[in-house]
Amino acid sequence: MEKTFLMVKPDGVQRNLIGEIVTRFEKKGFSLAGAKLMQISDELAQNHYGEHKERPFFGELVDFITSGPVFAMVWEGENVIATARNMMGKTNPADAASGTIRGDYAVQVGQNIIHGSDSPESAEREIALFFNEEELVSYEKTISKWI
Ligand code: ABT
Ligand code: MG
Repeated sequence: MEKTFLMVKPDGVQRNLIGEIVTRFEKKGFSLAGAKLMQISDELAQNHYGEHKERPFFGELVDFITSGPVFAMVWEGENVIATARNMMGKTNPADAASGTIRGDYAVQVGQNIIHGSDSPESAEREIALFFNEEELVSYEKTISKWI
């Protein structure tokens, strides 16, 4: 079953949106495979956002993602990588449709509430970066046949 890495960013944690965000993915029908509240180190932030190293906003991005605790999660389900990105909405909340997480709760591109892996390769890389094998649980849900 496909897995993705999702993370409530420091703005989402500060604004008490962890529960709301978890609820959306639960109600959709995906399964939580792992989760933890954590403080990201500078080293982990630079590694996670490595693809943006040369971009002008890289410094601010690292400062923001390390500015307070984040809620890191692994979610499992059919097409969960692309579907979660749709549920999050466009990167810039100004372009994100109403009904998406960023469309409903965020205003600025630099504080857009949630991160989600953008491809199977990113998902594999990011899950390994944030979680140990023993922190993840794979299990059968009896409700699965109804989804
Ligand atoms: P992430 O889930 O944070 O990776 O966002 P997403 O994949 O939707 O968008 P990308 B392109 O990966 O942006 C990464 C972070 O960089 C911020 N950003 C992006 C800016 O601040 N200015 C910009 O012009 C662009 C393109 C938004 C993303 N994170 N935050 N916070
Ligand atoms: Mg990204």
